[in-house]
Amino acid sequence: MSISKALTIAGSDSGGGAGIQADLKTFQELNVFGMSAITAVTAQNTLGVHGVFPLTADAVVQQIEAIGSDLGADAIKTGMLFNSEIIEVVSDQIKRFNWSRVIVDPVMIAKGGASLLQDEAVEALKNHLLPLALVVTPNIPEAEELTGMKVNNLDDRQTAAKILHSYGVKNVVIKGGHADSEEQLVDLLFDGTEFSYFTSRRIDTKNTHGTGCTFAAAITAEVAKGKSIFDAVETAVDFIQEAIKEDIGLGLGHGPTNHWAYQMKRRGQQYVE
Ligand code: PXL
Repeated sequence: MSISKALTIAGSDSGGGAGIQADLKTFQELNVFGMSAITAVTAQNTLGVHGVFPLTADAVVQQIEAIGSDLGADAIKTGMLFNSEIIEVVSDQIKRFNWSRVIVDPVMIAKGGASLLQDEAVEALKNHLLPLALVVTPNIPEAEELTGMKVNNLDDRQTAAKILHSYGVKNVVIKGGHADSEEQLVDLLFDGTEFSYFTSRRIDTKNTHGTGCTFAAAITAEVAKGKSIFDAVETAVDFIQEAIKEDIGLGLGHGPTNHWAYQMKRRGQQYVE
């Protein structure tokens, strides 16, 4: 039996909804063996981020080396990288192991406003990591930060996607979740030539903690299995739609999504336990 493997290089969310925890749950649900290199530990729950404890660049390098020199990975996802030093060593390791299926979720700010990426690190993301990326998955505020332009409508999203593509990343996915005024939710994919649009129903809920991580992790799992970028994004859109729809109502603030929902729907299972 040959199992596909994915490595997430990201921060830990003690609350279990975002970060490494969301990534590993998503990999597991999509039948991919998950591995992790932790960049920072957050003390966090559904009410917010209460502490951020970055690891040293050396600790990050050693985790990646341990995986690259033994288990290997069919796809890599990056999430919270926190500072430019970590971004630079992660980029070096990706080059060293010749990893080409790299999905970059350019995590910057947590839902409550806590910074998960220092300001000085945005340039490092653009200069070191994006040129190595197969896919980047910004939301609208992240696309604005990376391009320096305002993104108000779909035309702006196309322009921003072209700018991001010019940084060297092969496929750009700009997520429409933050465009609250739009009734339909439209995620855009640009492969350097063509634009594709994935529309889904906007769901009215406060329980969307970790949606960005989960979405990018689903793309990573599908790419690890050898799926095309278009098919991977299509699955990720479905995965996150089900995860948001089947609310599990945990915590007092912005609760996590339901990582079981996509497979349960596929299997026609009900929540009976
Ligand atoms: O969703 C972005 C994100 C990524 N990584 C970690 C997080 C968060 C949001 O809170 O905590 C560790």
